[in-house]
Amino acid sequence: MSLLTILEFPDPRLRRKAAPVEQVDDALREILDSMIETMYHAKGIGLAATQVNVHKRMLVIDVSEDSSDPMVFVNPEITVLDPEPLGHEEGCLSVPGFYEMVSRPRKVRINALDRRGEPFETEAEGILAVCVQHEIDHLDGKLFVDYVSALKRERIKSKLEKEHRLQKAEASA
Ligand code: GNR
Ligand code: NI
Repeated sequence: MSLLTILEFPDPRLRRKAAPVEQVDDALREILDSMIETMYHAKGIGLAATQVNVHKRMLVIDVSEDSSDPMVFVNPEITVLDPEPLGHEEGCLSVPGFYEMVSRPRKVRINALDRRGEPFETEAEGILAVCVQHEIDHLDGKLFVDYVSALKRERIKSKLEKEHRLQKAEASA
C-alpha cells in the first residue's frame, strides 16, 4: 500500500473519462487499498480513481463515523430511485478549501462489483447517495464546481492556480 497523489482542479487529467475495469485482480486490489489509505490520510469520505490519475471505473467510500467501513465500488452504475433533489454542501479533495451547495437525486440504487469481482446491489440515501454520485461524476470527468455558476467556478480556478504557483515556487526555493 502507498499514499497516492491527489490531482487538483483545474488539472486537465480530472476531465478524462474512466474506462470500465476488465478484471478485478491483485494488482487492482493493490490500487484500491492505496486509494483507501489515501482517502483516510486526506480525511475524505470518498475517492475516485480519476483523482489519483488512474482512469478506471472504481471508487472507494467510507461514510462511517470512525473510518471503520471502507466500501469499494468497481464499475458502479446508478439508477435513480427518488429524483427529488436534495441540496447538500459539497467539498472535494481535488478542490481543496472550497464548499458549495449542490442538488442531486435523493435516493439511488447502486450496482457494482466488490473487491472480489462479485456483483452486488445496494440502495443509498443521505450522505452515501451524495457521495456516490459525486464519485461517479469524477469517473466521467465531472467536478462539483461544474454545478455552480461560471463566475464562482472561475474564482475557484484562479485561487487554486495561484496556490499551485506558490507551492511550486516554495518547492524550488
Ligand atoms: O471528503 C469529501 N467530502 C464530501 C462532502 C460532501 C459531498 C461530497 C464529498 S466527497 C469528498 C471527497 C472527494 O473529493 N471525493 O471525490
Ligand atoms: Ni471529489
